[in-house]
Amino acid sequence: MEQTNQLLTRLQQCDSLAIVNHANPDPDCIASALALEEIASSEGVSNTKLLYCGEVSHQQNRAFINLLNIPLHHPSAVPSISEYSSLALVDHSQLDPEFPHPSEFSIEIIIDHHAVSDTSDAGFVDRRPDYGATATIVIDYLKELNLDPSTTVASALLFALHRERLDHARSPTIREYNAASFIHPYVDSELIDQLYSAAYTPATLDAISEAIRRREVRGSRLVTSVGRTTEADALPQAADYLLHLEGVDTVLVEGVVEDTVRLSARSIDPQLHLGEVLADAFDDVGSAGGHRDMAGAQIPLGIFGDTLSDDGPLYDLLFTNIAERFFTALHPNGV
Ligand SMILES: [Mn+2]
Repeated sequence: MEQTNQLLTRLQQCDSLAIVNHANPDPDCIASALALEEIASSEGVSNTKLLYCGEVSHQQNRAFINLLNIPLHHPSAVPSISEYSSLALVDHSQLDPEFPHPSEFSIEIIIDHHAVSDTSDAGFVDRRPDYGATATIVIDYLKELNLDPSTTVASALLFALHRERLDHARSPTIREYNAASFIHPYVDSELIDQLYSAAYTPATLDAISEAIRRREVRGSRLVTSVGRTTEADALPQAADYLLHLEGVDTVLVEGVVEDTVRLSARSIDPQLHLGEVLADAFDDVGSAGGHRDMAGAQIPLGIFGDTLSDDGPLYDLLFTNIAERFFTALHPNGV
């Protein structure tokens, strides 16, 4: 309750609030942003805006935004952006480097469930790494405030809990089940059905089929590549899918999106910490990190970015190198 009260105090001091999503906003991020907007307006903050800097490439996330009619804006496309002196970050703790003129804004609120090493400064910071989703944290606020969420916010939050943790039982905590049962009476279940039926884009399906075709299995570990793709979100979807292969407990999917190598990894091996494995393997050439069971990395290709074709010898070399680094990080002593 103390955190909720502190949030209210902070909101009462804001004239206007821009609620910032991360660069590839997923349902957990967007639903939490929507809920925060609803809480803010119940506290009299009527001037709010939802912002994000990246792109939404997952077809289910695009459907989520369209079906729920969520107004997400790029900050550079908001002419009156300077009106929003206060920012809230949800489901992340660092302002995206792409965010224009960051020094003109003050970060007032951070609500996140990711463990981060650097303690970012903000008026109100509620970071709960022992929670499975940011949606779970904001549902706690709704509960403690006795606030009935709108059908849109409730449906968004339930979908977020499912996609983040409950579907495929991705290490949910008891809190996600409690949060889901609290929010359930407010939900439009037909809307949830529609969200789940969002079809794959042809490019996503092609990428997944490449990942299936190119798979290489060593013991219980699988590495594969989707080649060059426009759909960055095809990688985690391919990884999720391939984790269902019999005998496989860990998957690494590689792909090239524009001039960057992207990696997405999944594991059900409780002995592994994939975020640490990827950091060991790729931190010297790019950025890597994540959770025990899901992690990712990005490696800039520099001058090779434009020319690298996904069926040439250079690409094969790149992929072999990535696979070897991954296996070495998994078994540093060669065991
Ligand atoms: Mn999240």
